[in-house]
Amino acid sequence: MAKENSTQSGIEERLDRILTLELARVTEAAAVAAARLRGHGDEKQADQAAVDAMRTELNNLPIDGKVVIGEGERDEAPMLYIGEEVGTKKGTAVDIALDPLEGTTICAKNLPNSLAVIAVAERGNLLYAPDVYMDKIAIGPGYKPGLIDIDAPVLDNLQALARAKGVKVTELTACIMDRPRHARLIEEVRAAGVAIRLIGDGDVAGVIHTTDPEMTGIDIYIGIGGAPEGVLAAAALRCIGGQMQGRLILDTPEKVARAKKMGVEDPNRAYTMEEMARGDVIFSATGVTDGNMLDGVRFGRDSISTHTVVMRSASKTVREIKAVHHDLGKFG
Ligand code: VTB
Repeated sequence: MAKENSTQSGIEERLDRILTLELARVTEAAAVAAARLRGHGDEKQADQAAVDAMRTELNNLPIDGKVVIGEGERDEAPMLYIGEEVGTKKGTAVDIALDPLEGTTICAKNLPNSLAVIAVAERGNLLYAPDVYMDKIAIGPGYKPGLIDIDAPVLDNLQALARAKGVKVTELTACIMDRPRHARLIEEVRAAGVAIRLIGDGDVAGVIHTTDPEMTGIDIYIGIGGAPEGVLAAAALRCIGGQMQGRLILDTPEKVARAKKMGVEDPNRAYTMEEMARGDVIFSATGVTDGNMLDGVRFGRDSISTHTVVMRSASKTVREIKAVHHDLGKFG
């Protein structure tokens, strides 16, 4: 047992030492590439630029990496597809979840909170989530475990949160994606007197925003978004603290079968954030457009500035890196 523990911490140590700053470089490169196309109205081009830049950087890393959440299946996504192997293959075996440009539409319109995002964990520790929807609920750190419950009525969750925060329910703000599928949810939340921050896209940022309500003004994230984004958000919350639950929406036999192939035995199972991102996790996000927590990329006369947050679950270290890059050649 003792031996197992020391081996484990040895691996974790290497993960941290090697990867924390390296991952910042990976998301910085993707963010700069996407930011060059920010506000140009072309989501696909910006996404592709971010994918290419992220892939180049990842392949320089001393890891034996496997993309478990990426740009889609091999035949439909030319790069960073699910199952793609990245890195020099000589280091620690890791699972990688990535979204080189989270919020492609908001980047194309140059609206807030598009990010370049990556999460890395030891092999086998990230939920293999098919590209389906996921119902999600999340709050930030500092609350007793089990305060929110994805199966409870939304009003109960809001009231429990208000009580725990020590505010009136009408003083809470919920972040919800602006989608027709949320019409009833939005109605219920508004009926409770809770303010809603409606976002167009980018629910990884939406979930992360719950971790710092004073800065972002957001107390709780509720609603249905992408499952891959759910796992990325869970990885982030494992590092900062907070609570999250997610349930895959497997509403056709075909989706149930696809998920089963990926190891999902119970299609109705609700996952905690610890079940979506287990063990030691490192997460990095760089702002592409300006956001509530991260500034977007700035292009200067002879420099480029980036703003990144890199975090690790084992130590709960949260590093913010504001970088001024003068070696512009590295960004291609
Ligand atoms: C979200 C959001 C993404 O997809 O997961 C969303 O975080 C869900 O899909 O930024 P719909 O757009 O179909 O609702 C994005 O908006 C785009 O990847």
